[in-house]
Amino acid sequence: MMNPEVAPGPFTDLDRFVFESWGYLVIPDVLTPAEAEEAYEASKRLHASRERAFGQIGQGYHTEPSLERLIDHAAVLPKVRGLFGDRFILQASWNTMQPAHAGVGGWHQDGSSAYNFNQVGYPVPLIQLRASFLLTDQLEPGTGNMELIPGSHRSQVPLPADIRAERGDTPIGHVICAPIGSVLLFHNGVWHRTYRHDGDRDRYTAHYVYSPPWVRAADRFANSEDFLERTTPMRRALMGEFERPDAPYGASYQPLPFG
Ligand SMILES: O=C(O)CCC(=O)C(=O)O
Repeated sequence: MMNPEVAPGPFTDLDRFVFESWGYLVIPDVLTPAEAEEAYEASKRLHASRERAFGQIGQGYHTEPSLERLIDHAAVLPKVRGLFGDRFILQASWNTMQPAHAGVGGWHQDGSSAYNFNQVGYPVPLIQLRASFLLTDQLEPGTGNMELIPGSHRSQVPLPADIRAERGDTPIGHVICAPIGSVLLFHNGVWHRTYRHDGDRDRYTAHYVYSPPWVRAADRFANSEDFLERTTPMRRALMGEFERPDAPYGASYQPLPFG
């Protein structure tokens, strides 16, 4: 199947059209294979002390510089800015491990168990924009890919319960095939799942979720003072630590320091 592939960097009118139509973009060549490999090794360290099973760990940016750098990557941030404007935060960072020879995950939309996004309105609003850095080659199906249903963020009906319960296939599932270092950027409303992984090497993916600044962070209850102190002004702002003078009518958030 074709990929909704766009160039790294500026968010063009065509990028917007592709994103609005399918609900996601694929950006190739964001990381060099060496950079992705460095982030892969960092991911391994993050997951080293837990059982070797599918799982996600937050806040990897605290201890791993190669993961911190991805927070505001120049190939990706302009796309996020194009969609959210000048005010947004890093709502969460999840580093996902899928063990070698694992099966498919469950179908879902990203959201919340409390007043889920699809209760807010139709079409499901863009509240969590996820940039997924592929730290392994996923050139063919069965390599720990992500599978997405194009345009499903606009569907008025949910994916049928029986398909979800049995983790079944659909005729319109798109298994994303892309090389190491690519980024998948997708809307919370797109139905998606982890696809099967037939390979021998565990798969790690570094996910960065961006939201409007009024959304509460999910991978932390509070920011680490040490991290805020030593990181860059842009990353500090993305942690939600930018100036927010008390002012009513939602006018209070300062733009991010784009320079
Ligand atoms: O397999 C993955 O890395 C991503 C899992 C997923 O779909 C999610 O975290 O929403």
